[in-house]
Amino acid sequence: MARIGLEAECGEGLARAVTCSEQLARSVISACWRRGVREFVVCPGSRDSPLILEILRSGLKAHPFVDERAAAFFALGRTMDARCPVAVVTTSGTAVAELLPAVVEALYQRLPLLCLTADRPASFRGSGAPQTIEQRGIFCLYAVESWDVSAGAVDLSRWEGNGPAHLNVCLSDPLLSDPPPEPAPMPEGESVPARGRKRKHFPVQMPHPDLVILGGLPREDRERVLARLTEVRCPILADAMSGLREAPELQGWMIRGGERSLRGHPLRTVLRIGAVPTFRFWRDLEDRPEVSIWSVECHGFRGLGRDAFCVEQLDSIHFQPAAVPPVMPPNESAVRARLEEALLRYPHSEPALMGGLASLIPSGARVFLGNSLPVREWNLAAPYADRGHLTGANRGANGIDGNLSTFFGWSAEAGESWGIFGDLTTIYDLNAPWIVPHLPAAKRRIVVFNNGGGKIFARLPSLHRVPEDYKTFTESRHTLRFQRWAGFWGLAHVEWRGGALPDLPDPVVLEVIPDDAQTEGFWEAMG
Ligand SMILES: Cc1ncc(C[n+]2csc(CCOP(=O)(O)OP(=O)(O)O)c2C)c(N)n1
Repeated sequence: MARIGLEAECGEGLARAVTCSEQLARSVISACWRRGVREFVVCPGSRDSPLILEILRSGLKAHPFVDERAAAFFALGRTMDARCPVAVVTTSGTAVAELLPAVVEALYQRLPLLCLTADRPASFRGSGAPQTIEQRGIFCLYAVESWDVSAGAVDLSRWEGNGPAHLNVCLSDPLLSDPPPEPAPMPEGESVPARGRKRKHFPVQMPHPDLVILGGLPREDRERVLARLTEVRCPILADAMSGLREAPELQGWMIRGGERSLRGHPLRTVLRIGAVPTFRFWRDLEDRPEVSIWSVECHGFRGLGRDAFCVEQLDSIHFQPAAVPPVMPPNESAVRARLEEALLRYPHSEPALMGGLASLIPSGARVFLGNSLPVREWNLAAPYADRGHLTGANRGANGIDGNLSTFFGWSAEAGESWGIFGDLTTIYDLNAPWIVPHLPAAKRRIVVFNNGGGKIFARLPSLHRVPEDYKTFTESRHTLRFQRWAGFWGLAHVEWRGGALPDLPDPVVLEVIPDDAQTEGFWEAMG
């Protein structure tokens, strides 16, 4: 049979006749295994069939998906949860290009997403042959490592896992042997750690901060950051994804009125810890050159266009004694009172519904916060009492694409999970629920705040005063409802406009409909 490889022809041999593509697939999946990949999100096609069959033959965990864009975000969510590399497997052609948005997000979150893409043989490059595109290096600078392999041993150990990687595998015909090879599990526990560079940390002296802004923090860093913050004694503005927003030890210094409390408050030194913060206040520091900014970031991104002092480790910092002891912003208690009053007065406004929902979500549940208003409104309105929620979000590139898929990946193994999304964000990821029937049974709540468009644009000062008919356009206003979408995927659907939350079936789409006039009233009251 043509191009069926025995040991002599294809190099590394198997006991029986297999194709060169099957041998290469074995080598590739073994390399993934040795590099610590334990889960594969697979999008079937013809060209990637040797890879998929090898994954199944090896008894590895495989999540089936159809839409590669959603699959890649699901894999991203799995890396967030598992904290180890997860691969998304595609066939050749545009299937590969579908991975780009998740690869971009993985870079800015420094997550170990592996794109394992099947390609036609290198001789097809530039030919325009069916389902043949230029796959080698397609992710350019967004993949921190890339390989293009056609034969022989594969070694991924140089990949440190500090961002996405691309392994492009050229597979020739015939792809599969008949009969197919026997099952052959991977050797239990065998895994070679990445060859990471050892970094040295030098002690750094910094002026005592007047304000700490906390962005998202990896779970393993939270205890250390908490211990350090209890010593620093200065006001803190915290993203929910820091996991420290509700820490009882920090409440004396927590700015609970939101960023409005900081208006007009003079600052000399701001310390940011963790991922790029969600707050508008952080962005506005761009135009405040008098404020010196120190950034302790795990991701290696300054998070602003302007200069900042970047430090890799919080432990390297020695704080100089404060010449003037930091104080809470004088407006904080008034702004906080105004917030509490507005939440009570406008209980059907969007922020009040978000705050109400946050207080109803049971302790220990996972909460994924979609981009645009959900993450911001949770930051503003969720109670500061510690309810033990584990929060996540895609704040790397702030995209509204792939949020539902990431949520399903991140919470795949959780007993109870809530993903909270805007309506346009949901529309971007309508294929995400494909995976739900393939996940373990659990309480899964997909909450859609349906305010009829991209209402964040109504809050932007620059778009606030544009004529009404332009608003229809810029906010992508619509009158769509999500009941039939839920039904299509076999999900229950419940509408909620506030008040007592009905008993929820599982899995469910909870469509929240805020009252527009109350939302307007709320923001007017906040000033
Ligand atoms: C992929 C992508 N496209 C466009 C944007 C720009 N954008 C930011 S927020 C937003 C509107 C989001 O609307 P929705 O999900 O309904 O949330 P809401 O603003 O109402 O809270 C858009 C289009 C983006 N961030 N990401």
